[in-house]
Amino acid sequence: MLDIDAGDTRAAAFKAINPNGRVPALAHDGEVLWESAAILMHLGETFGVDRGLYPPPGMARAHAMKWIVWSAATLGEAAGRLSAALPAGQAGAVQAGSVDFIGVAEHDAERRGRALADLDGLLAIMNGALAEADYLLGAYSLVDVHLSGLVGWIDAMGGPVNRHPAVGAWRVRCATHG
Ligand SMILES: N[C@@H](CCC(=O)N[C@@H](CS)C(=O)NCC(=O)O)C(=O)O
Repeated sequence: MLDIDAGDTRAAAFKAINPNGRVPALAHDGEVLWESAAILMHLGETFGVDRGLYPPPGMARAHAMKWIVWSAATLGEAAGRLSAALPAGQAGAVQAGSVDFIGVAEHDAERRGRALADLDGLLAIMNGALAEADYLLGAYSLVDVHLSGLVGWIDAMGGPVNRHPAVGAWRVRCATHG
């Protein structure tokens, strides 16, 4: 656990682990990995297949990678814009000590509105998929763990999660999955 505001992620000791100065990073088998999507795919294929939490190679695996990459490159990108456009100190906002802090003024409603509209469109895509299946790959998987964490952050920022009922019902299923 590192304290971003205290500068832990920018310390030389951590940058030797992840030169991007960002969490998470994973040490496994003497190697270091960074980027949460890559970490998830590695953990999934190494430990998840036998446990029924990650699909074996094939089309189901391809759909897992689709959602994971989408979460990092598309949904996560829009969430990051909303976070940067929130007043410092508001739930989910970029912390003042973060490399991503750009000090956007509290009145920057246009930037915030654009991010919210983009998130609404992206959550509609998830809502469509989840209206047809209980979980993103059909059965519960690490993909749901990953995406539900991201959607939780979007919700905490006041993102338009509640406008998408199938996403809301899926979040409850994920939270209560035993
Ligand atoms: N694309 C990266 C993003 C990681 C990221 O931005 N992590 C944030 C915390 S959620 C961080 O470490 N920020 C460091 C900072 O703000 O200085 C991933 O998914 O692993």
